[in-house]
Amino acid sequence: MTERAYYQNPWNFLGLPEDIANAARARGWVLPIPYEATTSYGAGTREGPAAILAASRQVELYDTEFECEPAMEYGICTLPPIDPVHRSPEAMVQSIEEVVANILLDKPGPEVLGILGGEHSISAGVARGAARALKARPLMTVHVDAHADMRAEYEGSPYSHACAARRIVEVSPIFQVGIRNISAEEAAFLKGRKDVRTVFGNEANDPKAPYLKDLADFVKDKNVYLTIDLDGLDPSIMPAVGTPEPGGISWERMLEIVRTVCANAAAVPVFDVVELAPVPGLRAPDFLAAKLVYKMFSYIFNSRQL
Ligand SMILES: [Mn+2]
Repeated sequence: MTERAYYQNPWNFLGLPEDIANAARARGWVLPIPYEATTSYGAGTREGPAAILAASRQVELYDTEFECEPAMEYGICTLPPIDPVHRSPEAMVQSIEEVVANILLDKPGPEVLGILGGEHSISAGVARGAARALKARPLMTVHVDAHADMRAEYEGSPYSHACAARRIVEVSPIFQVGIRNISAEEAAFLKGRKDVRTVFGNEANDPKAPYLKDLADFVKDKNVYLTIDLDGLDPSIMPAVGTPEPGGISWERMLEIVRTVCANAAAVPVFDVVELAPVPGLRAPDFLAAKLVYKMFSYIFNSRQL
């Protein structure tokens, strides 16, 4: 067992009181990873975790969907951020793999680890760490994004943010939703693959959303890693991302996707929310990200009530 340092009130996620937010008591843990190195367009994701934590303190604990203050029941502990490794993107991915595997194997550890990014390249390390920690139990990945992130390598590195899903598919089948920007190389890679299902932007926004049934089947009774790149959302509600794309999914559709996963999976031991690049003076995107993270914890812990 590791004695873990953690953030205390009021600096933790949601500004929870000490008796709810300590590592021994909390069933959910938050891990900030303020890493940014391979961003190719708009910068700023290193500020993402701090902006989510700051905004989270304005999120009302009471949730109208559950008619209670869910976080006061399950508890959330906020770990200090892990130090970025700038030697190379590969070294950072390795470091994240170690940290994530160690946390998931820790006893007592969290039932759910929620990671705040940081750029999407961190997810390769999260997937590897989760796959290693859960090795006897297969892992399935659900991925919301505007971009397929299926490049073999990008700008000289196989560990770029543009390759995140390609690295994940090496350890886990993947179901992607909201994709609306891919390269010819990625389109060729995706053709005929049995371990990847890609729901493109127009289909993702279909009001009837028949793919949600397929998503439910994909995660049924499995351990799931949920990775959310915030640019999967429509940029009119989520402009604070490095690579915005028109035509993304709505807030309500995002919640539907998360609910579908949580109501059907055996467990969701790890998730991440990545690519928030805060825009000074624009608070709505930071608040959306914080509320989404809270909703994700609540859906996971209350899945039987969905
Ligand atoms: Mn993206």
